[in-house]
Amino acid sequence: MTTPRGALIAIEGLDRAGKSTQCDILLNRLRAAGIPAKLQKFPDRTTPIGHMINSYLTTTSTNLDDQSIHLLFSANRWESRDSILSTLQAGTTLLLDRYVYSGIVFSAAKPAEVIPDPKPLSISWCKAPDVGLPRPDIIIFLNIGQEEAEKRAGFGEERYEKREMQEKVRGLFERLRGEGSGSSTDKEDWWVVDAGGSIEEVAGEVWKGVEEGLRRVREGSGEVRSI
Ligand code: Z5A
Ligand code: MG
Repeated sequence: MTTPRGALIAIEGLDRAGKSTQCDILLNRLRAAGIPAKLQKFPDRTTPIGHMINSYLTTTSTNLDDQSIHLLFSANRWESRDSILSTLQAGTTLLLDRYVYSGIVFSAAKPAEVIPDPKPLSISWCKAPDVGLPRPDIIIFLNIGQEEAEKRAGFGEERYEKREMQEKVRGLFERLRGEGSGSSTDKEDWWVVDAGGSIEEVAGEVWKGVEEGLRRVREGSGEVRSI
């Protein structure tokens, strides 16, 4: 008998929504339930490409044009593609702390700074480099108001953590999920959770999304779809 594949579960959301906190809780909960599980964070700052991204995010002296940094974020996911697929095929469920959806909305939200024609990057341009990557069975989206996010520790330390940028990110995530003027991803992929409650309350709601993701894999064809 072959091992059933693991589920691919992306945790997405606005800054300080509690993605990393919830990923840690989930990892423990899955393992305690006897479900083999691993966690992969994007950007993965440990690789050579990840070092460049980290330097861009944390210092103002590293300047890259918007297209180049976008492609680096995508390349940082492509370098994990094989390990994502082999993890799933080995029967291990994989949690992704941010994934292509952050990649799309953060780049599309940016005011163009360097290119001579100051147009924001389009969503379709931003989506293109990630086409072909493994598609999550479910995307759990942690939704939080801007004021609540700003109260949480660490907000404002990195390049994109500015109110104006965050508001644009919020609108673009809504558009991506199909709540605004037309979706550019499948609506059923998204599981939206109110992330404004206590850590325990949010964890309870996130777990329901995980159960849905696991159900989809159990009842699916076994294939990992592509983006
Ligand atoms: N980015 C991009 O541009 N392109 C891409 O392709 C990708 C990312 C993948 C860094 O990401 C930046 O990269 C990010 C998007 C961009 N830019 N911004 N802005 P990152 O994932 O490395 O960012 P981070 O430093 O991990 O922050 P975060 O993800 O925004 O935070 P979080 O993981 O959602 O929150 P947390 O660390 O779990 O919690 C934050 C604090 O709140 C902490 O003190 C917790 O204890 C507290 N917390 C958590 N939950 C709660 C609740 N429920 N109540 C009260 N307090 C809570
Ligand atoms: Mg985080």
